[in-house]
Amino acid sequence: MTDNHSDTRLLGIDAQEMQEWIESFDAVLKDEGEETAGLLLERLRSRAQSLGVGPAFTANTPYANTIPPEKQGVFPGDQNIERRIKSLIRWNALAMVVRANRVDHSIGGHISTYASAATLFEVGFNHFFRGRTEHFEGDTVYFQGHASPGVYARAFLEGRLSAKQLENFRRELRPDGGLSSYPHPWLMPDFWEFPTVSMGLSPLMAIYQARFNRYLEDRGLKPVTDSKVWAFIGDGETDEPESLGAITLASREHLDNLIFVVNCNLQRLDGPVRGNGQIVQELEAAFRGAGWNVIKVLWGTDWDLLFERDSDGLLVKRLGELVDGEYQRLVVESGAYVRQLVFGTDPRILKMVEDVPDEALRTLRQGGHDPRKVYAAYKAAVEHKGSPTVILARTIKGYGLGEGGEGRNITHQQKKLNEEELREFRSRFGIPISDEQIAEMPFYRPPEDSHEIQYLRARRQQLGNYVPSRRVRSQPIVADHDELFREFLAGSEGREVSTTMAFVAMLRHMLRDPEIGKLVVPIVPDEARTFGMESLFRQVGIYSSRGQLYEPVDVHTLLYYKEAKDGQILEEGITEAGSMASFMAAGSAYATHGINTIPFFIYYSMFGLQRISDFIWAAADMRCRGFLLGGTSGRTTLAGEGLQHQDGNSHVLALPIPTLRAYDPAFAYEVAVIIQDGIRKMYKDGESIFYYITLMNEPYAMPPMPPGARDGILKGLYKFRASENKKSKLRAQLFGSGAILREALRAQEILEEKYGVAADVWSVTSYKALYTDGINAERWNLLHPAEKPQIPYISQCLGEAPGVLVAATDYLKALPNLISRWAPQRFASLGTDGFGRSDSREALRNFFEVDARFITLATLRELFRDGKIESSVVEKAIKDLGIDAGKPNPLLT
Ligand SMILES: Cc1ncc(C[n+]2csc(CCOP(=O)(O)OP(=O)(O)O)c2C)c(N)n1
Ligand SMILES: [Mg+2]
Repeated sequence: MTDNHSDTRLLGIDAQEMQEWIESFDAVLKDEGEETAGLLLERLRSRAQSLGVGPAFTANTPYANTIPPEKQGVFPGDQNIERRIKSLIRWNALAMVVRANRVDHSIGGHISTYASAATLFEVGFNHFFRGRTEHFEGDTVYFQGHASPGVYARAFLEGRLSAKQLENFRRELRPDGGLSSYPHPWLMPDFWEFPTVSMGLSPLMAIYQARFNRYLEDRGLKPVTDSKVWAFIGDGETDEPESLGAITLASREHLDNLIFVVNCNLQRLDGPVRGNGQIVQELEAAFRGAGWNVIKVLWGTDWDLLFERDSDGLLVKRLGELVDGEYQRLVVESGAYVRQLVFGTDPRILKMVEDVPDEALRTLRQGGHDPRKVYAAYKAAVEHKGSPTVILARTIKGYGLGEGGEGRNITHQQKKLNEEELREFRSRFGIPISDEQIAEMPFYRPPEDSHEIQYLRARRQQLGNYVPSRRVRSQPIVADHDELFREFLAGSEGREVSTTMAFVAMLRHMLRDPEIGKLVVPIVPDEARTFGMESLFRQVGIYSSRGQLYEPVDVHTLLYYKEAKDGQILEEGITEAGSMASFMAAGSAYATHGINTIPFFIYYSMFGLQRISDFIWAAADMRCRGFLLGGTSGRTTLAGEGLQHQDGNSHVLALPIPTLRAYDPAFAYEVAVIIQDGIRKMYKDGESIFYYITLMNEPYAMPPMPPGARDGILKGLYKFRASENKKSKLRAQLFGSGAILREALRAQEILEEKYGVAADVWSVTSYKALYTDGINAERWNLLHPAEKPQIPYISQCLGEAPGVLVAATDYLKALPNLISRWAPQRFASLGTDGFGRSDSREALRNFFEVDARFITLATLRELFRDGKIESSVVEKAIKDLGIDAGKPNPLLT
């Protein structure tokens, strides 16, 4: 401490006394070690607190590297050769993007993200990321999506991708193939494992992946290993609520198999992440507060010398004062500017750099660009026990792009460099490409027997395999499991049950099955009781990595809240996004772990596709398998809840997701047929599809399955009950689905009894399936004009079906309208467009105009249009049915 230290004066004790305090502490540290010194501080803190002296709360440490040089250890690699490899990757990554944009300037791509992340990735590739092998499951790595050119460029050096593929970066539709812009397992199923480019998804997915790995271990489904989950994310990306939304889960679960690496280049797309603050400190406080092990890698080795001179901590203090906007500015400024801004505020700090030339000050390296610092951090992270680790690594966005983009606000969008800039880049990184060649931007791969290639291969061999690499390793399941579903085909013999209750009974059966029982992963976001699933708590237990440390309040009841280390239910609490991330981990385990886990994620249907659709989209990209169950679905079926809960939307929102099969079953046997067939398709035949099935809470007697209905249930449509009246000239076809099917059945009776209309009732289990089938047939016909046209399934079904057609659904009218053009007759649609209300089912079905009376009315109106009845019959029907023709339009009220 120096004499005039301002804090000391403020404290009112003299410097001498302060010095003595510090020396005493130093002595304890030296003689007794770190643990005792830490305990001493803890004691002092608690003593102070008991005397009413609350130290100012801070979750921050100084703006310095967490790992001091003396604890850094030695770097085990050949730094020289690793630098050369990295430089070649940098070059090829740059060449990919620049070349792609020369061919087509609108093709896009990013060079500055990988430029900043190169060292963070390369240290991982050379020393940490273990590939998946026969004997070891390997590590799981989520790569920052926009850094994909670097991952491709490395795979090129590894001989896994060809120059042609690199050339076709972002031009996947070339005849000889190309590379997808970002990590997409759907597009590159042997390469990418996890879609990461929608910001914020991958941090959340990584947390739940790490937890799911533990779940598999605790349940004995995979051996206990030290496999790690790495997630590389951008500092700007941390603003997405999903990014930090589950970090307390990771610490609560002691996920020391999880490592976040936040690439803190201080910039996002438009400009600085925190121009007026410090993103590193903000993140440190958030993660430390959440119980993570935080490792800051801010400064490179060349700073160590300066910190050695900083015995009073003045320099570190000064570095903690600069805001990120200033740090960004320093990247583009001269050494003299650096000296002035950083060191010039205090003559004592200035003195520390008096012998350092301007040029050296200008090029002082950030920690994230220094392999030794990064290695030390990664090593500490993989060795750390008891909590997850986040590494906050300072880098420069666009590192190496010089004036073409380094640290500039425009750098994120930069995709072109002029020749001069290319030459500079080439020289800076020592790429063996001549001035004459530079304009062509050739990809460069050293010969197979070169040091670089040999080294790189040897490193990967040592680490098991190449990363990323996706391989399906699970064995198909064997049995058909008829016995699990048989009872549901027979109906409920008059007993009133809901499809939700039926599903839960099926789940209970499946959980008991010797083959698939252990593979079933029930996932609930605090809704198990809503769906009557509490019996499962006791049957299979709720997963808890700590077991149950308390005697539950309801321990004396049959269905008590049982938590267990080998519990099977993932009770995620109120997080649909987190539950979905668990679904994704379980739904992709057939590839990630070679285990066919079958997730059943059941939730309030309104909080699924409407709320977390981007995750569901990513699940499809990721080739996930499993079942999403939208409980309490339907706009008019969930009585009472009202506008926010009543879901008439999700089946429309399911339409765009190509691999999602969406079903709106009305009866237990339909649910049974769909689930049994889904298990066969996904886990026996290996189809990369998943299912969305809506379930209702309205109890009614479940009929037995009509003979021959199975095929139609799966295809989306079958005739449920034909009219027995074969003589009537007035004919109709009624489509009902989900809860509204029963309204169609009632309408069938009213039409028959009151109006002499013979109507057949069809169950539409999936408008999406009918729509997909229809557009597929149309497409085929378009391309094969001379051949016999394909006939959409719905057209085949209706064929000669006589009379008018009315379709009613508990979802938007858009659903039936989707398929109307393939029906041979005119189509009238009833649906629930508009905001829900709190009221009874009956009142709601009147309000939305989807009850039996409205189906009757719509049928009569169609018959009138066909000239089969007089308008007066329709008008009278409105009165007789008690319909208020002046009622408000539900869409607008
Ligand atoms: C959900 C979502 N919103 C916006 C984008 C567009 N976007 C792509 S990269 C980017 C900036 C990324 O900044 P940062 O996370 O700091 O990564 P860096 O490139 O700086 O490493 C943005 C806004 C996206 N990919 N996903
Ligand atoms: Mg950034």
